[in-house]
Amino acid sequence: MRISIILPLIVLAGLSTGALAATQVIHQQGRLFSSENITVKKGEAVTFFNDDTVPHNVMSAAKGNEFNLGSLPPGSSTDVVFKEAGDVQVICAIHPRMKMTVKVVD
Ligand SMILES: [Cu+2]
Repeated sequence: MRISIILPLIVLAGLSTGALAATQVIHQQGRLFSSENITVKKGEAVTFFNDDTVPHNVMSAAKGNEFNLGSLPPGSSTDVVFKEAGDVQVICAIHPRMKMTVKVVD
C-alpha cells in the first residue's frame, strides 16, 4: 500500500520540474479535488489525476469549455485544455460534493 502511494508522487514530482512546468495538476483523493479554485491562462492545460481508490468522472458544462472525461480509473490522468475565458465549474458526475472552479483568463 505504501509503495502504491509514494510511486505516483515521485512520477509527478519529476513531471512538474520538467517540460510540463506550466501545467497545473488537480489531484482527486478522498473523493475531493485537491484545489477548489485555480487560475489558468486561456489555452493552457490542466492535468486531472485520479490518485483516489475509486473512479471519477470529471466534467464541465461551462459554455465554450465543455468536456467530459468519462469514468477514469484510479491511477489515470487526462489533460484538459481550457479554450474560453471565464469561470468554469468542474464537477465529478459520480460524486456530487466534488466541485471546483477553474478561472480561465486571457
Ligand atoms: Cu468522483
